[in-house]
Amino acid sequence: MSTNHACFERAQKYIPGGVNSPVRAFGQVGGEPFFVARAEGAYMWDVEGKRYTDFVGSWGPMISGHAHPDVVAAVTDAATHGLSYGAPCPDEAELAAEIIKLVPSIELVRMVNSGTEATMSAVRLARGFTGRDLIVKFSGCYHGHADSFLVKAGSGVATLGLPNSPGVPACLADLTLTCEFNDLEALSEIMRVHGERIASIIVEPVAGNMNCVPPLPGYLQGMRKLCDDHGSVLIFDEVMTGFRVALGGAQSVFGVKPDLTTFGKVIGAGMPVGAYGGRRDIMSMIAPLGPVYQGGTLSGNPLAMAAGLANLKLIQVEGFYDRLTATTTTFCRGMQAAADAAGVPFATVEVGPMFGLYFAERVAKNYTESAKSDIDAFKRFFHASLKRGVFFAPSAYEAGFISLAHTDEIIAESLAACTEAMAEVGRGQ
Ligand code: KE4
Repeated sequence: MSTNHACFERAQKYIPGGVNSPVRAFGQVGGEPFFVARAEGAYMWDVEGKRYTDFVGSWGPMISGHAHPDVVAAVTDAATHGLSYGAPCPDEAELAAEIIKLVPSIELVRMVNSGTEATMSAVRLARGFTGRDLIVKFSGCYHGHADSFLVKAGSGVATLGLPNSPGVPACLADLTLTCEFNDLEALSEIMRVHGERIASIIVEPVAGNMNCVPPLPGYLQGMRKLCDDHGSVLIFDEVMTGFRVALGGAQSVFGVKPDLTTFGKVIGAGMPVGAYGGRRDIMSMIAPLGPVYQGGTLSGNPLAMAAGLANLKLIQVEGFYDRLTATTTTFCRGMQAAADAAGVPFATVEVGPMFGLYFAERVAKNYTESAKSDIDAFKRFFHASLKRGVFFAPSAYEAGFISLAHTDEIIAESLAACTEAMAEVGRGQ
């Protein structure tokens, strides 16, 4: 049997930092990552056989739990018919049809292979449709690693404390204007000055990459009006919130209709899938229908389509979101009680089955506030929970996720472990 340390040593010989995505390396929390041998339901097991209750869920996709039998069966069956065709297959249209059925703002949708590809393509499309170059994003929001987004980004970029990423040409970074999330006045001023040059505002309707930060009342509605007033394309980046915070995504929760929406995570059930879609007049600009180019060897991959279709079927079961939302509330209330008992400044926020844990007096409304939380307390809590078999995202700038597999018993078991972990934090250990 190998050990986590041996796996990490070996991985570092061949892979930068030993990981294929920076946030996995435990950079903000210290220590070494465990290496997963297998996952099932709400649990993951490392190579040493230690079991973890998983509140990361592969950063959102595993809303039905790891290795759900329906998803595994769909992928296994698809694999027997070949792994990739480089030619269209019927399931691509079936998954597109399901997304369009569930999200009324979508008239046409294109499959890609990651959230980054989805957002990168949506912004190119918005620029092609408007003939404009500037975009607006928000400090702490993360839209993947395309050059235009690595400006005051969240998630792994914030975790590593990088204001921006080297390698992004200044001439390109200059085309991305940034603004604090939830500050409609500041956004209005940007649009007043630059609006006629702004191709798009791209936003996480519930920010999940600077911890979990919901929009203030009226914020998204105000953003919609600003885009209408200035002819800019409103892109909701629902890679994380899509089919996560509600069946119709964040746009259905807040009643705001974007022009384009990006997806990922849940629509692939853990397989590499992203998608972007929206208004027919805009999407019709995409090749081969229109002149804006975007392509991908593995886009619409049959195994990924099968996984996505199986997952979207599972989430449409009556009461699915009610159940997960109630579980999330139980968990967050239990965490707050544990912190209060331990005398630890703490706050939680939840949007459906997505939540944020703050080692701070209150939930943040933007990145500046989120960055003021007690990162050291979070770090100690993270490790105190991990050693008790509970795995949270290894960064204070991430959200947490509940799945269908998080039963009442598993939540109770996790809260007992986290209560002990919080007591350790309260004792200054
Ligand atoms: P990917 O390219 O990682 O599939 O998706 C990029 C992306 C786009 N938009 C939003 C709102 C996202 O949350 C993401 C990716 N999320 C992070 C988790 N915070 C992925 C984790 C990682 O980078 O390893």
